Amino acid sequence: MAVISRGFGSRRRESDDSLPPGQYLTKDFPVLSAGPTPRIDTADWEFSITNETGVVSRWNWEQLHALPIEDIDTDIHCVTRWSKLGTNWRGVSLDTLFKDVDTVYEHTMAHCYGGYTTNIPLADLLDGKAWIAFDFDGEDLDPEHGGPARLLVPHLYFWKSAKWIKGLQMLPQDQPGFWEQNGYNMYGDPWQEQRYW
Ligand SMILES: Nc1nc2c(c(=O)[nH]1)N[C@H]1C(S)=C(S)[C@@H](COP(=O)(O)O)O[C@H]1N2
Ligand SMILES: [Mo]
Repeated sequence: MAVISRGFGSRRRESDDSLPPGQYLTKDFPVLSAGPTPRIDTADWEFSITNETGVVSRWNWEQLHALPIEDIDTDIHCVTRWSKLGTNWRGVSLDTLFKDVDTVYEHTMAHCYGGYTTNIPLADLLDGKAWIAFDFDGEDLDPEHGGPARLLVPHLYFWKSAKWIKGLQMLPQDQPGFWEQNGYNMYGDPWQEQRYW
């Protein structure tokens, strides 16, 4: 018995370094969606950022792909306690998309095809922390996982990585999105275990 528990303990310690508290490792990629999967043709797809004066910056599929595309190797952590390490994505950095956006507001609401919303501070979208991702593991992002494109904000719990992203609205103060109105934390730092209210 002692040998078994020591072995288990050391395996646990190895993964504990890269796993936030209360998370377990999975090799699967579970699908978690609050509603049906919207099907958006890339010909109809559009992403926009709207500032406080109503000025809209817009990108269609071609325009998005004309921007610098980055490879992202990152861990992801779902509030339902699964984590995946070393996931590979391709996408456009929010730094690139915000370059010409004129705003003094510090909060954003992400809006999705299908109606889902989630709030994210602007600071958490900049400085290489967030992307509009359209490729997972070398393939087009599956509709179930948010394709054609989703927000990827891997340093926060995965409910902040809005699937089927349609736009970001600048806000003067923090407001709750879909899950945040239903008991999830306003910020959602996995390392602080900010799961619920
Ligand atoms: N539009 C939209 N985005 C969403 C969700 C959703 O229901 N709708 N679920 C969120 C939650 S709770 C999680 S854990 C992740 C799940 O992403 P996955 O299905 O690719 O694993 O997407 C997030 N983004
Ligand atoms: Mo989630």
